[in-house]
Amino acid sequence: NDWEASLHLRTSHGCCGDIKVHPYVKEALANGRPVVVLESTIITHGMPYPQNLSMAKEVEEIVRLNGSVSATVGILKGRIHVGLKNEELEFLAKSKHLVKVSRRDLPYVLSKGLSGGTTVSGTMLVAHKMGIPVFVTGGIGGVHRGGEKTMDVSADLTELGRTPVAVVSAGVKSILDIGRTLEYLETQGVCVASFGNSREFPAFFSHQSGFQAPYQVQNEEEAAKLIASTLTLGLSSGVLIAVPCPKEQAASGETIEKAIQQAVNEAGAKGIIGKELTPFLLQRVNELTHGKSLDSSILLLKKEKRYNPPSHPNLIQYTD
Ligand code: PSU
Ligand code: MN
Repeated sequence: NDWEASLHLRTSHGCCGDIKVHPYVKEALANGRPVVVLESTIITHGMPYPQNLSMAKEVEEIVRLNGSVSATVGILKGRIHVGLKNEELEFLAKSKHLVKVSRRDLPYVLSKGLSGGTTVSGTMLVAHKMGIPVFVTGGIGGVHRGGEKTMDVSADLTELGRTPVAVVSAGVKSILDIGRTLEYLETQGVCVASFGNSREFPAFFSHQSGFQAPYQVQNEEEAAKLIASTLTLGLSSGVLIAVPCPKEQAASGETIEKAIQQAVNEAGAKGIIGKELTPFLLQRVNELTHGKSLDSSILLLKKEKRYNPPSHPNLIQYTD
């Protein structure tokens, strides 16, 4: 049918063979219903099992309760998947030694038939291939502390500069250099806006990062207009909408900050570099805070997505 033909068109120009699209996602795209893309590195490398699995399922449920179809992106046996079945989600959540898949990892992982979780950059790229403009996650990658020397700058930032997808997140964790991250986003031509009644760029666990976002959208309607204007202008760059964590969460910020400093020092002493650095920091901060950072992350992820339910929810019940 027309939809299959257009899907073929959308995917056949890529280098990646065919994309496996969950029937619910296919159906939603064919009927112009809202689809929200979710990443999977947060599942494979960002959180331990079993919290990663319950988080992934709950977040999908929240997206559905808000009237959209959720489409978690992941790589299974060398094939890109958009929308995961329960057993696929479980496989990603439980398996050890999966690949953390950014843009640069994709060709290798596909050609070798490997499995992995897609980062913000890997996920944006797939979302764009599918023609889905909205992607929600927790924290994006950025310029690492000391990045002015190491040049450890996440591919998420260059992806935002080259791929027209709107990423909604809780900002950037202070495991990173937030000031330089914002500078780099400016260089990349990424439109960054804080969401709500503050211009402050949020630092995931905290409302305050000490840096202002260049722009601010007050509500969903303004955010949607901003996304629409990016898309209609035909810019090849994306948008970053930064939603601050719930107020009651912000308290634990100081403890977490201490743990972050220690984790960053340990990573330096151990010589941890490249793609291993972010997962190391996340895991270590969680250990040092006795699980508090993980608990906060999960609460925040859920809250962010629950932010404002639509007035006419289009409730979609689905199971595999
Ligand atoms: N920050 C988090 N949790 C995460 C990540 C970042 O708080 O799970 C993941 C995301 O998938 C992000 C990736 O795209 O790490 C960035 O990795 P790197 O810094 O190596 O680019
Ligand atoms: Mn890096």
